[in-house]
This record gives sequence, C-alpha cells and structure tokens, in this order.
Amino acid sequence: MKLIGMLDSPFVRRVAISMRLLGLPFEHRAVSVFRGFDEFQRINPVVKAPTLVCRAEDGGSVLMDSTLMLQYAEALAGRSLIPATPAELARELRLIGLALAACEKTAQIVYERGLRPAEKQHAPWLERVTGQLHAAYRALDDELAAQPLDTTEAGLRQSGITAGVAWSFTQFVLPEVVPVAAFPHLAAHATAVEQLPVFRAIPCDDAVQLN
Ligand SMILES: N[C@@H](CCC(=O)N[C@@H](CS)C(=O)NCC(=O)O)C(=O)O
Repeated sequence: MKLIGMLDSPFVRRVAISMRLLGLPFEHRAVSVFRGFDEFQRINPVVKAPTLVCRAEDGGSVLMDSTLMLQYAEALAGRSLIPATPAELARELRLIGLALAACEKTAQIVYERGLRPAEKQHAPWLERVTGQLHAAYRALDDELAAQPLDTTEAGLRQSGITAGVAWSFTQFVLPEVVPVAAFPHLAAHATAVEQLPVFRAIPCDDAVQLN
C-alpha cells in the first residue's frame, strides 16, 4: 500500500496518522502536486493529494479523497476510529466536517494568495473564504469547550486526529489569519495531540511548501 502526497497537506497527514494508529503498514511517497506534477500524474492522472494505491491483493486500485481512503483503511484494519452509536456518530461527523471545512478554506486562501497573480486576486472572495474559515474554527472551538476530545493515543478518534491536523496546518501556513488566543480549546487540543508519538512520527513537514 502506498500513500502519495506531502505531509504539509492535512488531508495526507490525517490518512498517514490514522493508518499508523490502525497498525497498517504503508509506504509514504512525498510527491508534491505542484513541484512533482509529472511524477504525480504518472501515479494518478487526476493529481490529487492524498492518493492511495491499495494493496495488490485488493487490485491495486488508486484512491482519491482522504475520507474514502480511511474507509478502506478501516476495513483493512477491522476496526474504526469513528464511534458507531447514532448520537456519538452525529457529533463525530460534525466535528470531522468542521475540521475538513477549515482545511479546505485554509487551502483556498493559500492557493488564492500563492497561485494567482497579485493584480488578479479578488478581495471579496478572500473575505468570504476567511469568514467561512473563522466560522468553522469558531464552531469547532465551541464544541471542544462544551466537551473536550480524548487526546490519549488509545482513545484518539478520527475527530481528534482531523481537528489536530487541521489546526496545525492553518497555524503553519496562515498563523496571522487565525489567532490562537481566539480559539483556546482547539489550540490546547492540537498541542496535546501533537505530542503523541503517532503525531510526532508524522510531522507537518515544515521543510516544504504547501503541496
Ligand atoms: N477532499 C479532499 C481534498 C484533497 C485536496 O484538496 N488536496 C490538495 C492538496 S492539500 C490537492 O490535491 N490540491 C491539488 C489540486 O486540487 O489540484 C481530501 O479529503 O482528500
């Protein structure tokens, strides 16, 4: 099994951390969707990070979208990082959705600033996306204030992984846009999980640019 993509992508990192936590062996190939476009295209013509090449015995299918590959990973592991009871599941999915929205909005801002020429940047669009990013983190911080997540390696769930990865990503690429002081519960959660061996083994790579 091969996971393709840079670890500065929160989507790649959540898959890598989850698979390690589930005890699944995999090879990680740090190929950038920008600087390594041609190499990435040879593995997956759609050039989406993460890309997961499934086990040969499962046909070697090439998967896209972190949530879908986590579904495959959990089937392989025979256990889930997501609770099954409807009430717990509903909260879990809300938290994951908020964290993924924050990742997506952070990436949109980075792409708008980094890929579009300065004279073509559209301020109303950046304002809209920044507002959505703040709304996602506001709701997530309120959720954690009401009920903190387990930050032990044994008790970690997908919501805890994705919230931690999302926050670290945003703080890595856009610290000035999302002030730590305004989201204290989320910041405390990320600080706690980033100290776990499974997070430390898969660092948000600060030696590279955003995919
Ligand atoms: N919903 C996707 C988002 C993946 C995503 O947007 N990845 C970015 C890298 S952070 C990417 O592939 N960007 C290049 C592109 O979309 O062309 C997931 O969960 O995997």
